[in-house]
Amino acid sequence: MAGKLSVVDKKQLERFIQAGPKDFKLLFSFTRNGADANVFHQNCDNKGPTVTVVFNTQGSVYGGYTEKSWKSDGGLYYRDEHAILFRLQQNGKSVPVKFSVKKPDKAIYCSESNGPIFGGGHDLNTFSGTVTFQNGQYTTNASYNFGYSYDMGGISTDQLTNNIKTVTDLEVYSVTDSPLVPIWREIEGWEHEDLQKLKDEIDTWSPCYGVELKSANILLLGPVGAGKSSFFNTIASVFRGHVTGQAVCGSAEQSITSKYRMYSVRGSAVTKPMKFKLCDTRGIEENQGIDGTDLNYLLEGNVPNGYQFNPSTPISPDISGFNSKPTLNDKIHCVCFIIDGSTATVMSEKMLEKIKSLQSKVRQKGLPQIVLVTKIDKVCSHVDENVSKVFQSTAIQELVDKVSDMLGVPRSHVLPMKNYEKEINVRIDVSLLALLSLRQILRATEDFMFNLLDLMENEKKDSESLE
Ligand SMILES: Nc1nc2c(ncn2[C@@H]2O[C@H](COP(=O)(O)OP(=O)(O)O)[C@@H](O)[C@H]2O)c(=O)[nH]1
Ligand SMILES: [Mg+2]
Repeated sequence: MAGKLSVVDKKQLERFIQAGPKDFKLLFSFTRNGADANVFHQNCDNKGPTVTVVFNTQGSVYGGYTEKSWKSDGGLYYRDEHAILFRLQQNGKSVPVKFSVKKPDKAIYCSESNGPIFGGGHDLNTFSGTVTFQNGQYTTNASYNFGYSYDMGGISTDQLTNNIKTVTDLEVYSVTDSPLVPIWREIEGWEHEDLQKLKDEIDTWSPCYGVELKSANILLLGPVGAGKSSFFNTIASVFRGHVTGQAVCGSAEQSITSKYRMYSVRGSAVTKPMKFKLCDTRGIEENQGIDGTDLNYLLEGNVPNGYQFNPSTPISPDISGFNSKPTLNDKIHCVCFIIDGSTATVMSEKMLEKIKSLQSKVRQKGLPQIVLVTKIDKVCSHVDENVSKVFQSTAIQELVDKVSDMLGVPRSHVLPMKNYEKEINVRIDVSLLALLSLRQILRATEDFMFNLLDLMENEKKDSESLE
């Protein structure tokens, strides 16, 4: 069991702890092990640095970090200059704050009959003995005396704990340095000339000889905010040599893509577009957005470039510009699902079902599918610092495995991705990973074209044998 702490909150804790990338391993939780101080000590004593996280029934999440081991003492304080208290969420909203220790001599208190206790005044006493569980919540006998050993910077007990002692869970994780592992996916290299080679390969790519296609149409599909528009922008930026924002993207209401756009990519204003198009859509939403019928029209090439999505009217042959006689050149030749890697593991059942139903539509049509897992910079700090570490990161490897399982797509078709978002200038590592993904997409498109060629040949043979 992975625990309730989100990827984003783990990254936040890493920043608070301030000693490089960390791995978090769940040692103990109320819901998994039972809400009992003895069980806490059995699971957490002598484990080195740990973080204790309280999830209260009003959606506030807070706790403490210590680099000292917990012990089953009769009641002893331990010195820890690096101990901190922190808040991650307040009433369900992310409001991270760190509270440094001001009296490090009494940073933590170890007692066999208590759970984790931080501070000499027992600033945060999480629980003692056995805690009762009723109606889906634990009523702890916690006590608070914030500000005694830790500097609360003006934040009140109420702002941190809502002045309640009922929790949905309490988790303790061990915190260890996150090592880079041997490369788990081989690529050519991360040098300037590797990037140049990839650029040339993609720039000169064209659909297979014999299929009579001007360009490959690649449909970008995924939940709102997953990074579809950003993916197009990233690819365009790589070739333009600076970060561009041609496709509007972002998290504000008005930046959500509402038009169907078939984007071409050009090296510059005077060069010809490359022989593929990235087709950006409105996002998949649990209760609205792209559905099976919309997808069918998109895949078949009925929907005109520039079509304005209307949440209350689904796509139908009545929309203006509806192409009722699409040719192979209008159709979609590969579908690229785009999933936010920082939230993929906590995706709602409903969203997952919706994506799966769209996937099966794509499969029925015999179209190849690739999954891009974006925002990997939020999942692993090694990658945040340097994207070329992506294939040495266990966090990313696990994420790719997880998404591959969730969506039933082979791992070779699940590609970790970091879009340009905060950068102003292009970087070799970000550009290179983006082009590696694009190359895989183009290769998947070729698979589809080869199948098409086979079909065409068989049809030709059939008609010849009829003659
Ligand atoms: N950190 C990070 N942010 C990203 C990444 N990709 C997209 N974003 C951000 O996520 C938000 C939504 O992206 P957008 O492309 O508009 O998503 P869309 O709704 O799928 O088109 C924007 O604020 C982007 O800057 C990424 O790889 N890393
Ligand atoms: Mg968009």
